[in-house]
Amino acid sequence: MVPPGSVIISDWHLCKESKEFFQKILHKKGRKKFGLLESPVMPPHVSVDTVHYKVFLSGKSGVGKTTLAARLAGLNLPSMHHETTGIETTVVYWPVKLRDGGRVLFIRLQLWDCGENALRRFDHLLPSCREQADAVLFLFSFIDRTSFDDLSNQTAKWSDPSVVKVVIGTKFDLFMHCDVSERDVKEFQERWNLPVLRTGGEVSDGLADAAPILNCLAENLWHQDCLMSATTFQPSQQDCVTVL
Ligand SMILES: Nc1nc2c(ncn2[C@@H]2O[C@H](COP(=O)(O)OP(=O)(O)O)[C@@H](O)[C@H]2O)c(=O)[nH]1
Ligand SMILES: [Mg+2]
Repeated sequence: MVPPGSVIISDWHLCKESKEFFQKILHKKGRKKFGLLESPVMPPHVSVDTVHYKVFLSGKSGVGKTTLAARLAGLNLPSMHHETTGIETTVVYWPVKLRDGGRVLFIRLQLWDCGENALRRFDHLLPSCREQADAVLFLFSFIDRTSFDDLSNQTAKWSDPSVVKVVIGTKFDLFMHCDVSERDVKEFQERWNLPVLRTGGEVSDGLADAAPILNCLAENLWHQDCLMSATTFQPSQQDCVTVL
């Protein structure tokens, strides 16, 4: 688990100098909706690399997967529950500034949201969701104890250490009906060494409520990439001996 704010600047969306980058993902009073082939356009003198990641949303029906995808993209939240009929993908762009060197990157997340019933009925859907996924968000609802108890089952299915794993507790705004205590969350976090973030309530300006989750994902994904490239490109002692 990467300590928050150690790889990227956490509250960069609040800094004045980030404005020209965040403007590219905003439209009127909310966020810009990006289609699969669209991307933010920066002026020619500002070169910003874009890094692409695939993120799967995992969790039982009604836990809030579709709502979370809309929240992260800054779109209107669904007011009623309609089971997602197949796979829905949502593209999210998020600018980040790396702490080391101060480079700015656009993180492009493609969120994969699939209805639980569709996953059960059609065997080919889960493999396509899992294929080359860079991260998985495990969702539980603060008002549904069974969704929290099922987390360890869910995480056990994703044993690949190169996949970034983040746990999201939804419906945190409905604290009056809360079924999962802070202590439960802390114990889980310590046992599994995974970040646990909370979400809920109305979308504000499209940035503030999404920022903690997007920053956490961006930070862990970028860190994972750096680890992977270090192990892939550094010649091992064995290689050196063979070359000599
Ligand atoms: N109050 C509140 N309601 C939520 C939240 N997330 C989801 N919901 C509601 O829970 C229901 C199921 O959400 P949905 O995203 O469709 O669940 P999915 O089946 O996992 O995609 C919908 O009626 C949402 O409006 C939240 O954080 N707070
Ligand atoms: Mg859904």
